[in-house]
Amino acid sequence: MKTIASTDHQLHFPKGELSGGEFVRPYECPERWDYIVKALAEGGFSAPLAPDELDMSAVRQIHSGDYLHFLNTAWDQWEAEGFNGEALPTVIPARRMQQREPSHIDGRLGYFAMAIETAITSGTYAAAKSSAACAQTAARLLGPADSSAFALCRPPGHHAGIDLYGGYCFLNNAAIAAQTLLDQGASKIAILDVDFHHGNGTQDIFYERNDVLFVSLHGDPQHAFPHFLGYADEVGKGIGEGYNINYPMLPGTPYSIWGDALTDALDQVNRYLPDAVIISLGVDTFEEDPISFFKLTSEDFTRYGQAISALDLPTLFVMEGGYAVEEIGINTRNVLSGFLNK
Ligand code: 7XA
Ligand code: ZN
Repeated sequence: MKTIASTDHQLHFPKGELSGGEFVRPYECPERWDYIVKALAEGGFSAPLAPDELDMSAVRQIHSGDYLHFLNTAWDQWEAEGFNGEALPTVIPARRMQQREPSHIDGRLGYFAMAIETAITSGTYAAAKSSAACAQTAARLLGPADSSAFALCRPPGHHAGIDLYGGYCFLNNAAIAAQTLLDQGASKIAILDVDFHHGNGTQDIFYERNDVLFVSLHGDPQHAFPHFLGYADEVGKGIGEGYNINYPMLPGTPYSIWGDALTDALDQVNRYLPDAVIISLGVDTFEEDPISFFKLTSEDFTRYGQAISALDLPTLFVMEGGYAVEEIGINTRNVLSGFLNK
């Protein structure tokens, strides 16, 4: 299995994240990428390949033009305002307020934010584009020679909606990969999101579409970020009805329960008969993850990689979260090794 990864991820390295009322070093940090590359090399995987240049046509079908313009201009406008820190939103268009993009950068940040922990810095948009390029290049690899691929994306993507950023995400890498496959001639793509957090952005993007099935296993939004999406009764809308399936699970969930949800989720993917499956791969389901509450062990990652391989479909793994940094490499590698039965 080939890995596509870009060293341009390093362009996004904010110093702070608002967490528990304090500014802490971001959990989503550059070393995550290094640990994964190292573990893959130690496991005999081939060295990562650099992505091709990002083809924006797929990106423009996933994200709105005003949102892409915001990402492209936010940092320069923040700097021009004379602010010294990293760009963070402080005001959000809440209930009964105007849903209208203002011109001041404080207002623009809040208008496009779905959460306020995530800073934008000088290199954020370039890093986000390199991350999306990894997903797109890996998607284009899928074919007779490569039945699977791994996009080592950083920053992650599944919280980024049509016109929303937050939860460490700016461009929705898995969605861009799905659109790329559709544009290449696929008629149906399934996205299976096994990150601990609900992929609210991916759900948002495909909620009214039936050419992408979105299935997500995640912490119950009553108890877990992103809190405002991810319930089991969110089933899609219009022609998308029936093509969005959520499996929220409670604090302390072990593999015995999580694995049953996965079995059901894999049945749903099978029934859809997709041309390919994209796995939004977060390993923050790990028992020692500092910001999550499932109880999967390192061995469980191997087991579920094996279970996914039984789909027998072209499979693209797209990296999302995982913050137990020293184990992130092993856990990611275990999924891929389990999938390859190696
Ligand atoms: O999958 N998403 C993540 O791993 C990011 C979650 C961000 C949580 C922030 C909670 N304050
Ligand atoms: Zn996550």
